[in-house]
Amino acid sequence: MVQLQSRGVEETSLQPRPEHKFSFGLWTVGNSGRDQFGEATRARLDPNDSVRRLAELGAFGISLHDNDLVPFDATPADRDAIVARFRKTLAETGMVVSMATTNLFGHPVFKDGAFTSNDRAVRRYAIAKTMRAIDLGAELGAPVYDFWGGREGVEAMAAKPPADALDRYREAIDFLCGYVLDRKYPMRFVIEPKPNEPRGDAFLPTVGHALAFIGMLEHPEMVGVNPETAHETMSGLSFYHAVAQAIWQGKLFHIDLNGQKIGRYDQDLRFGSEGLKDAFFLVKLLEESGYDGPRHFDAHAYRNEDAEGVWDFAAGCMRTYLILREKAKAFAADKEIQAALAEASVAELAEPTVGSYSPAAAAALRAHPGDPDALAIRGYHNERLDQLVMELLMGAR
Ligand SMILES: [Mn+2]
Repeated sequence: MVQLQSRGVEETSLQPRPEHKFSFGLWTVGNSGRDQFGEATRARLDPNDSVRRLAELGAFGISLHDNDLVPFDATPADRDAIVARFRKTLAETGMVVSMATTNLFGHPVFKDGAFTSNDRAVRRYAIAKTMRAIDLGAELGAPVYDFWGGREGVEAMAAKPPADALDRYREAIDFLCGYVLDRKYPMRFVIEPKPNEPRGDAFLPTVGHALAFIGMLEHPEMVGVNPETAHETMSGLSFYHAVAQAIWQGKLFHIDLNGQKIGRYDQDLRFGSEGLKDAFFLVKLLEESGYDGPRHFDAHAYRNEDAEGVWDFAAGCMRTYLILREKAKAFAADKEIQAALAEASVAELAEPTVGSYSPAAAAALRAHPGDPDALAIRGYHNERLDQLVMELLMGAR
């Protein structure tokens, strides 16, 4: 921190506060370290304790799957008691529920899919479970409801015609939009894409697929995307570009921040711990675009951490975000970087090219199309610009 402080960044600006809108899934800090090959390495946390600890660290909210709070087999009386106690904890800490979602992947009933299971009775059960979970989300004041299709996919290609699966996926989302409108819940939906894992191939694998799918829905205005760093990076795609396009289309209703190496399993690492340059441009984008939703972390502590290490993980996610936010301000204030942006003609990309079509504009363009050999001479000075960005991130300026 010596470097940052020497450049006028106060330690207080790196202290997470509720107005920063940091939130964590109950399942993130509550992750027990269980993986494909090994048992849990940490004890289960009481969701009420997680809320208190996150509030102390400066978060403003939490998110949850229905079964993160209410066990799958809870009786209605148990459910009501659990929810009442949880609402008391929220009231005491001032924490909000910023997003809710359904666990449609844990129980064996969903092994062939939920909304896209070949078994119609399973599909009906999945929609009924989601209606109950939407009621829970509404009761807790969640403004955003997430759909991650954990089991919506296939290994045996012959077993699931994709167009039929997409029809059923659309039918489920349309039905549930109808439910929310009927109940007058102030709630919007988000689709969280992921290319694979646990299924061999998942439906709606990327942000681009999800944005196109939303255009096919009955209530497209109610549905946006919830891009996750790890999921998009698993595909080898630029998360920054995915988020930028979602913002451009008015569809970024939520975001899942974490860290991920390209080509790996879904690592859900501490935000910014991998892909630092991508993380910087992402934070810069979120801060400068007017995005006012939660900065939500969907990640977990390393499996070899103990109970206390979980809070180092949570604090680290928020601190890295705030450091990158300060770096974005430094980028905007840096005269040399601003000069390099001008050398690269960055502002010129924001100027319209030809304007709207008219026969006169087309004739004028045809008369003076430009000289390609002359236009090819210039350099765009991107090497210098990117080096300056790297030096900013490395603390060398
Ligand atoms: Mn993930």
